[in-house]
Parts: sequence; C-alpha cells; structure tokens
Amino acid sequence: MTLEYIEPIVARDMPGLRLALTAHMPAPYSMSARAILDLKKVGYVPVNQVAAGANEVLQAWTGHRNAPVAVYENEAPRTGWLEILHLAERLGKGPSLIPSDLRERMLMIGLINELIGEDGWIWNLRVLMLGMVGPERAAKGLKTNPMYAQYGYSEAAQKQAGAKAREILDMFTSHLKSQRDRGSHYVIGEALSAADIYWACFSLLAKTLPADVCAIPAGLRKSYDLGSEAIGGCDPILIEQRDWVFENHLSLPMTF
Ligand SMILES: N[C@@H](CCC(=O)N[C@@H](CS)C(=O)NCC(=O)O)C(=O)O
Repeated sequence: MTLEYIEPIVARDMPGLRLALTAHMPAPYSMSARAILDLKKVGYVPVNQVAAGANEVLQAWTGHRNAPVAVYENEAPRTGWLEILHLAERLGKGPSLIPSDLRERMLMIGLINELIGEDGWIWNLRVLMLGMVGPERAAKGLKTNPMYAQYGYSEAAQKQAGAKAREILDMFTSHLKSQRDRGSHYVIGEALSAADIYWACFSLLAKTLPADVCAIPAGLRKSYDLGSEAIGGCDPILIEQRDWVFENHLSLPMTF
C-alpha cells in the first residue's frame, strides 16, 4: 500500500496540517515525523517531496527544498524533529512522548539530537554514504545534487564521518544496555517516548528491515547496508530494540 501524495501546488492552499515527505521510500526523517503524528492521532495531508530534486514549488511555499516540512494552517513551516514533535504534542492526544521528568527530558532531547541532529550519527553516516561513490563522482555531486552541499559533504568531512558516527552509536548501545540492566525496555525511563520512535525509524540505517515488511528500493537498501557496514555494523541489542518497538507500538509493513 502506498501513500497518496499531494503536489505542493495543491497542498499550499489547503487547510490544516500539510506534511512534505520524501515520497516513495522509507526516508527516516519523513517516516519518523509520520510515526510521531500517527501515534498522537494527528491527521495530515502527505505532500510530495522529490529526493534530491529542486522541489521549486515546495521551496517557494515553505522556504525548504527537503523533507519533512510540517505546515499547520498559516503558522511558520517546521522542519526540525523537535519542533515537529512539539506540534504533534500540541495538536494530538494520548500519553505524551516527551518525559515529564526534567532529567529524562534533557536526556531524551540530547540523545535524539546525537542520533539524528546535525553532525550526529545519521548526519555523519549520510556524509559517508554520499562519499561512497568515490571522490570524483562526489565532487560532481556537489555541483549536481543538492544533497551534497546541504548535508555537509566534503572530502574532509567524509574522512571523519565514520568515527563520529561510530562513537555515537556506541554511546547509544551502552545506554540501551544500562536501561535493560535497570529492567526497562524503553530508551528513556520506564515509558514510551519519542526516542523509541526515532530509533525504530532510523534503525534502518543500522540494519534494513526485511523486504516483506519494508519494500525499500534496491539501490537505497544497498546504500543503507553499505553505510552500516562501513562503520562496523551494530550491536544486536539495537535491532532487538527496534523490533520490539515495531511489535508493541508501531506497525509494519511500512507504507510509503
Ligand atoms: N530538517 C531535518 C533534516 C531533514 C533531512 O535530512 N531530510 C532528508 C532525509 S529524509 C531529505 O529530505 N533528503 C532528501 C533530499 O534532500 O532531497 C532536521 O533538521 O532534522
């Protein structure tokens, strides 16, 4: 089952929440924004963003070329995971995905930021993957594919990317192990939080899901797998964790 994406030219004049998504692939920033909104039972109109495309109309409407972009009524467009999470909390219902305990909240925000924020695990993994085509093609990419410049690719960045990504993933692994030792199956404290959802969605970059539950386009699957291998794979606890979250709090197969 695929999602029905509305073109930006139509969506910009619609009311309510419009959510630009990298269409037809399990792009984790987009998938996680959807997962958070779905869990909070917030409806939205999926809007088409073309991966690596110029996305002129989206850019003119929202000021952003990439995804996700959440536009609620006539409010300013939101693109960061934390602002989209806060919007979901404001518009949605059910238990909060943000811990009420201050220390847990700080830990959750810091941890998610390390995993998916700028210069975090996924950011560096992406730099690594963009460079996997070799320096010559990557140099060409800097001129022809907006993702290279937008996501900080350079030969120098690529050289450091693997170690930076590894360090963060190792930190997350030891954090998860200490949670299990404390008897909790959740990433933060003893309840479901946004950290569980982000990890599940982004875990595809640690290990892809089987084709029957996630029909990733072949090229993208290869690139995700090679990226993960390049930093030495991941501890099984990270995969057990995401499988458990999918089983208990999210649903499969993934649709996109
Ligand atoms: N705005 C996000 C980052 C979004 C992002 O990295 N999006 C990527 C991954 S889904 C994307 O749109 N890629 C396709 C493209 O750049 O065309 C943030 O600040 O956390």
